[in-house]
Amino acid sequence: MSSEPAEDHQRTMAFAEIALGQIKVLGHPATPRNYEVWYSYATGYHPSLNQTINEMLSRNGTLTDADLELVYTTYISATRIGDKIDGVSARIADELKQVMAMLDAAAGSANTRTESLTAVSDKLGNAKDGEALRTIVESLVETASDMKQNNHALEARLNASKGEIDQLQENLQVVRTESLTDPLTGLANRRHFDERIERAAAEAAERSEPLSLMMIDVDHFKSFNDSWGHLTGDQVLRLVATLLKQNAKGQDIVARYGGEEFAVILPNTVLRAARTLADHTRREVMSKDLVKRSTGQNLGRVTISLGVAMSRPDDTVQSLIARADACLYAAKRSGRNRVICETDPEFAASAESKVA
Ligand code: GH3
Ligand code: MG
Ligand code: MG
Repeated sequence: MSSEPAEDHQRTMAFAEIALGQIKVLGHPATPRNYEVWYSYATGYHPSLNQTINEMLSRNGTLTDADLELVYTTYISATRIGDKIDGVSARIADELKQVMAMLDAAAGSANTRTESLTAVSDKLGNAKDGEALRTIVESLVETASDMKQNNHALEARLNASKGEIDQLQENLQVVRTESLTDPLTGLANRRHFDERIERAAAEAAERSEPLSLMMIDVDHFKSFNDSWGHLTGDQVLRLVATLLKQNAKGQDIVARYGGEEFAVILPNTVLRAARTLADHTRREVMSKDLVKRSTGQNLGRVTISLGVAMSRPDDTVQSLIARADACLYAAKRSGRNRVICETDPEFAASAESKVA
């Protein structure tokens, strides 16, 4: 018995060593996320995680940051949120079971009381003298106070239960919000984006309103990370997120689409207005002097490229995204730090060169 914790400890240390070894060999940043991915890999607890990683390794010899992010969100954070939801749901079910049992018990004792009241009223009919009547009334008073006490207890228990269930529902809401939010930037995550664009497209069709989509990618971000470090890169992603958010209006949805890519859904917005917004955001990003907080060192500037498309009657959500993405690709090809719309000649040219 006493050797078990020691064995556990040894195993944990062995997994940790493998995880850190992988991080070192592949030259990944030693972030908690990467450690968790490689630790899970070492344990082999998620066979599909291992399979995915092995496929990525055999294809490219390493995992890119986007690969790591994908593995993490698919196999680790998603499972964790699922576990949390299961936990809260189980507690709600448990609470409800207890309330039902209590109501059953209360109904049972009410039946017993009805029976005893019927017996009392029978006795009442036969009561011959004051003494007999007094006994009957006393027993009635007793029953009534009994009922009152029981009701009080029941009420208190139901109130406590209501409080508990309210709290659990709040927890559930927090978990739900968490499951839709990108932890780094606080923006809608990819899952939330997928949900919202479907809804926005359906609403636009229903109301015959325009719908535009903007896709954004940070330029030369890999070399920024390489020069200044991943954590400083993260700060830049936060900055871009903040600027996108500041420029968005009430019903617009700003999302982190993937690694250093963002998307903005623009309901009731025509292409020209979407382009103006995109260009304004682009200028804002390039105008910021980046300064490393810890050292005060000037890191220069970053730029973003943007692609903008507007929904057509025959579009699916996928074809709209593909067009905005192709515009973004055209913006990259024509020099970066620019906005390309689907009506621009650069977009047509890039579409042609892709087909060719
Ligand atoms: P391009 O101008 O063509 O977009 O070049 P790029 O270097 O930005 O594009 P590439 O796709 O080659 O590299 C994307 C980089 O974004 C690599 C990856 O490490 C980085 N990245 C992705 N997600 C994150 C993140 O969450 N944090 C940080 N710091 N970097 C990230
Ligand atoms: Mg990219
Ligand atoms: Mg990029």
